[in-house]
Amino acid sequence: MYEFIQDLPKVELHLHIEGSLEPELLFELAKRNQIDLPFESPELLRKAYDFQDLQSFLDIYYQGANALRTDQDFYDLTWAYLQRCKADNVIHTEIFFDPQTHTERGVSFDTVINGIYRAMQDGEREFGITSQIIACFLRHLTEDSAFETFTSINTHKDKIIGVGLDSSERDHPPEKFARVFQHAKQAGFLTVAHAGEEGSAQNIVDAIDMLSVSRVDHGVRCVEDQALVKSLINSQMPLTVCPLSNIKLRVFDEMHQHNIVELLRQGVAVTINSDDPAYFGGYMTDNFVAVSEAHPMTKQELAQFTLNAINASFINETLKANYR
Ligand code: ES4
Ligand code: ZN
Repeated sequence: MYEFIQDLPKVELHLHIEGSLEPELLFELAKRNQIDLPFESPELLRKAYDFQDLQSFLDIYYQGANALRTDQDFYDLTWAYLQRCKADNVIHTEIFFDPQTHTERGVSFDTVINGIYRAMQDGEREFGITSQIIACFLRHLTEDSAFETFTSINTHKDKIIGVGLDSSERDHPPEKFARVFQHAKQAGFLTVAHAGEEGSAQNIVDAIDMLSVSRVDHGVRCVEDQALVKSLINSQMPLTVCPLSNIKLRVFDEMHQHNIVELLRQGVAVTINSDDPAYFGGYMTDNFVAVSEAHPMTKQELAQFTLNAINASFINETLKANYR
């Protein structure tokens, strides 16, 4: 089955580019930018990746992002991720980035997006991997800060397909961002949001109703509301599920308790994604393998994850038909 998974074309719809920063590159960037790290080696840093919950991960993830300073740093980060995509037969990827994580510490929006975008163009030219960018608002920051960030997003409309919402879900429900999402929609951006990862099923309902999302990121806590599950099936609202992430952040204790395969069999439009692969122990193939080892599946079922991801992607309809 490993070979089938490895060869299966894959589409990634939930990947934080800052979360693809491997300890080795982090050390290289820290040296390049003369930043002191509180760890002796990449190996020791990797050993410290032991998380209790979402917040304990986010604290470390924002520290890691601090090593990213220049256009070239963001290029190298994105290029390294695209090389992993090639190795895993990922044919299309939609990349999240967190503008505020960088602008808040004095790195300009332009520096970040230009580095990421340049690598994506090279990825398409050299590997044939198509990609899109989604800019996420940090939900622990204010609505004003999101609006300010949206001004920058709007000046890079040619490179950004949509806006998203990530960071601490508890205490920061979707409604805080209803207005900025409405502005984004009106300006022609598609919308997605993290919901039902650590937060309630109600956050999923609210992301759909108040933020008009095209996809829900995570969404695994939908099972706490059976009426919601029914409506997700009826509407074929995609969920971008991240199995290894959910285990590392203790959303589920063990992979055999994960609900993704049950949701697939019920007809929910679930997809498999890597989230923050440098921190959670694996890229796309690793996520597929981990799910299939814990939940034996047919090849048809495994391929359905890719079909769901193609349908849920923001690729134009002509290209979509080609990928199917
Ligand atoms: C994230 Cl797993 C997860 N959840 C929420 N926000 C995030 N940012 C990066 N990874
Ligand atoms: Zn995420």
